[in-house]
Amino acid sequence: QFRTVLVTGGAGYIGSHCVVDLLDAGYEVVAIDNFANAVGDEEGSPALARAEQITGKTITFYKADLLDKPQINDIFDKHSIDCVIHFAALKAVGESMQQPLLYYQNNLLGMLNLLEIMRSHNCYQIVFSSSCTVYGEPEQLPITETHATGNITNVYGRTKYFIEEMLKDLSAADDKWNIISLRYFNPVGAHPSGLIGEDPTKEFTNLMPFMAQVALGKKPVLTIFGNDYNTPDGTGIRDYIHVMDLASGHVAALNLLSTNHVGLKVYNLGTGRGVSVKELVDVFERVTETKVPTKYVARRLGDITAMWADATLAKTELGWSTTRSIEEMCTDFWRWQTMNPDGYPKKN
Ligand code: GDU
Repeated sequence: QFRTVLVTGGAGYIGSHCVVDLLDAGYEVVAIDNFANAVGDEEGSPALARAEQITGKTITFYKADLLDKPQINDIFDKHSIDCVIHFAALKAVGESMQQPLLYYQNNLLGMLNLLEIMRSHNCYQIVFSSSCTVYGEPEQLPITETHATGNITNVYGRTKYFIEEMLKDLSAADDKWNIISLRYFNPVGAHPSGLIGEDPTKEFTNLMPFMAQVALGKKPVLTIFGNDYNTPDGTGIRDYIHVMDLASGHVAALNLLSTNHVGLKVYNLGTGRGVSVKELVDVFERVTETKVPTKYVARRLGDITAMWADATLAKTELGWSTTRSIEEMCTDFWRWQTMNPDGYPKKN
């Protein structure tokens, strides 16, 4: 059984929610973050401080960058790390098209450094944050893990794909590695306490946080990208998954890695249900009792029509499935937003 888990990108949206679940499951957490897209500094992260508040446990935290190999090496020297969950990455699709080298350096080199340091410390267990974006435009729905990957239209997505290829080569070359790659569908929602949630420091473009800003009156209107898709209501379809369900998927993956040698395994983490933009807006308005003014505009470049998971494999092999509804995703996100309209407390 593992004890100590290193969480890279621990101060971020998914990382911080996963840390709560790891602490609740009894793991020791060492978290690192470079604050590329999260609030915090050398003294720590407000998200992680609140994760401690929620769980009554403590987290060891370092402000650290995976591109700084000596610094990461020191952390591995100091702690006996049993397993790594690797969230840390840049993730903005648009930015990745403008700054491909930044994305390749950060995401690919960061991963390379991490794997080398792990190997030199005899740590061969890792859970990797992948994305449904590796599938590109779906050839059939729902998407199973056997669907072809690699036909991707953006640089961010290609970094995820390249890393998965790298992990395949690594596990083929050295049997000691024990790797799970989790392909996330669309994470939304927040911890039900309202204490932690999504608060990126970069401009965000995802649907749920944007919609919440409109509902709060901070943005005038939600632009819906396209109502001429080949879907029942003409808007795009995604598989939205509650971030706490996503978090529990990581704990399930850790549990499997700690008791089995899997080599390399890949799992979809989704609900298996597709929801349109219009449906999501309707549910959000209903459960939050707010009005979200919308305006239809042209399709967003690179967006796909519809995508949802077949999550059977994760259920069979990880014993994991989602339990939270679209209503809970909206209610929990809204609780976080209304309790923290300006996100986490920021220092000036
Ligand atoms: N949408 C709008 N208006 C907005 C924002 C989004 O109509 O202001 C629509 C999109 O067109 C899409 C849906 O809402 O149909 C969801 O969009 P998101 O931006 O929230 O999510 P994506 O599915 O586009 O993004 C996901 C991941 C990214 C990346 C991307 C790959 O969140 O990290 O993997 O897929 O294309």
